[in-house]
Amino acid sequence: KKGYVMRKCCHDVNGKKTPFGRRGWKMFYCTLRDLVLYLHKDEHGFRRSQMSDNLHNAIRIHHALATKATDYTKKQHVFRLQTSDQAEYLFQTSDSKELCSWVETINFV
Ligand code: I3P
Repeated sequence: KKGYVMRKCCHDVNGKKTPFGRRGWKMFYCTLRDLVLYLHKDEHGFRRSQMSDNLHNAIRIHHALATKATDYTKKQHVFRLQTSDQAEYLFQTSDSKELCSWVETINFV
């Protein structure tokens, strides 16, 4: 699965609150492959990364949990991703169908 999403960092690895200044929403071209969610700057970055592997952020989703962020009311179509190393992110998708699709894909890979 791939597509554009907005991401907000809430907690870093080990559950530490992400510091102010790094808590903003940022757009990424997101791809899911082999239990890793790769966050590229854009589709061009995705194509480049297939040659060179260090041009993206990566989130390991083994034992991670994605849930609709019903408590987050500032934006629509947002899901929360909690990783096995206690990091936590919010992801905004384009519509409710995309939201379900990302949540199911992450939870059932
Ligand atoms: C954050 C940015 C986020 C905001 C967050 C701010 O500032 O304004 O949009 O989250 O609030 O800390 P910065 O870019 O300097 O990190 P919301 O959009 O959810 O309000 P928060 O600290 O309450 O999460």
